[in-house]
Amino acid sequence: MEIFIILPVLCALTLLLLIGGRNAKQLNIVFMVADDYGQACLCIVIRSDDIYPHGALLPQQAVCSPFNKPFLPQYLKKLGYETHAIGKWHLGFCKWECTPTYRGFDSFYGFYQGAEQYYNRTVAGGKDFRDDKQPIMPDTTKYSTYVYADRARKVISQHDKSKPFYLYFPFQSVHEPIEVPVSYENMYSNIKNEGRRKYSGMVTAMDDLVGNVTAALKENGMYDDTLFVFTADNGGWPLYHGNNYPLRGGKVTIYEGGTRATAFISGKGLEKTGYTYNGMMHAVDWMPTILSAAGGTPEKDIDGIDQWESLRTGAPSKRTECIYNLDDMNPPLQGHAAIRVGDYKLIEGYPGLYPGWYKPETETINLQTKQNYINTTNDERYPKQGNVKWLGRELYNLKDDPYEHHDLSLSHLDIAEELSKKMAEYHKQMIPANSPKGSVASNPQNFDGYWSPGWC
Ligand SMILES: [Ca+2]
Repeated sequence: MEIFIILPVLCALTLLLLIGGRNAKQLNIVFMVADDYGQACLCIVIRSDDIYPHGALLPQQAVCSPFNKPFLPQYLKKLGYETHAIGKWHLGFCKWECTPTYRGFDSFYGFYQGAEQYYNRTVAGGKDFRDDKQPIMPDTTKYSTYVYADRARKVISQHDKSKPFYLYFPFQSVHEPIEVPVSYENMYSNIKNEGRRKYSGMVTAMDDLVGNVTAALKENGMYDDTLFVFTADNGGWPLYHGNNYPLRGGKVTIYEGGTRATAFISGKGLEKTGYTYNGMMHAVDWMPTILSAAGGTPEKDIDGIDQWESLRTGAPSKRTECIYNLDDMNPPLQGHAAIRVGDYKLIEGYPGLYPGWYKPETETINLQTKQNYINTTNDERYPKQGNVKWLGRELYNLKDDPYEHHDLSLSHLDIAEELSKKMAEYHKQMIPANSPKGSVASNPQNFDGYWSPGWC
């Protein structure tokens, strides 16, 4: 697969930039985001009127991504783009105004929730699949990556070539449930652990999906004018066979294993190519960066920083600090805050479950029994449950110690204090999370078995 190259990223981005070239016409842009892919979904929105809930948005919650800021495709449409989304939405769906085709996408094909079954396309007691607004159920004997590949081929082949093309492709892969066709699993017969073997197959199925997109772009004469971005929303989840080693921790921790994602950029518009970019970048930077690549001018009063010029030319990052998360919720899953300034990272609160280092070859979870990882790996300093807020503090130098082995919070007390003060300033700007209790009105049985808008 020519464009599938993996390197760590998110706060402290490492990017590989390939094949470049200048262009006069507007770029086509394919923005691919893998889910729970090896190296956290700690998405935060500050200075917003209606903040995203703690952790993951649940299907029964009457809330969606805030309306006070336009979405990227809304800006892109003003620049003449055709805009398509394929895959996972997970930005809320309780009313139509929350859903993709009301938020800047000309088309949508996928599911509204954060995860679902790869064949029967159900989650939490409801079916979940849409073609634009229409509830549908693709062939349930067909693995989802094949279904998404068919859709990608369709939107690419039907695209009006006189217009620039934007495809937002938030993959279902490789989030649990751990399901993959046996042909993919068999590619990894050397891996003894069943879950890890299947997860590895899922990664390869995702890789093939990327290959299908690039092949379709080539067949339709669009490839040479396309900029590709591949990244992940968070690290792998050890409980479901994701692995982030040698980084510490995984999804639901604030350590780098949960928060340092994977990325590359390839294609049209890049001036300097074939190198690894080590500048700092946060997930929120992608919106203004992609908008800038498309020829737009990002608004100034947003958290994201336009990094296009830096990535395009290899210039230093415009970002010198970033917030990983600010969350007042109690343990065990959340209740932590972290900030990076330069090479230093300060963690305050409970860092999250699975706080250790897990080598893939020692991975022992059995898919059937789901032997509990937490019991064997959790650090005794952290409470396993209950509402006791852990008031710990850790400081790491990520340049010298990227794997977070050496806590410097006592030996470098002055730096810890400085970062703590800075984080407190961010905390003052934070608007409390809007995380309502679930509503019975959301019940899919009210909507012919499908998770559907129309209840908030
Ligand atoms: Ca995720």
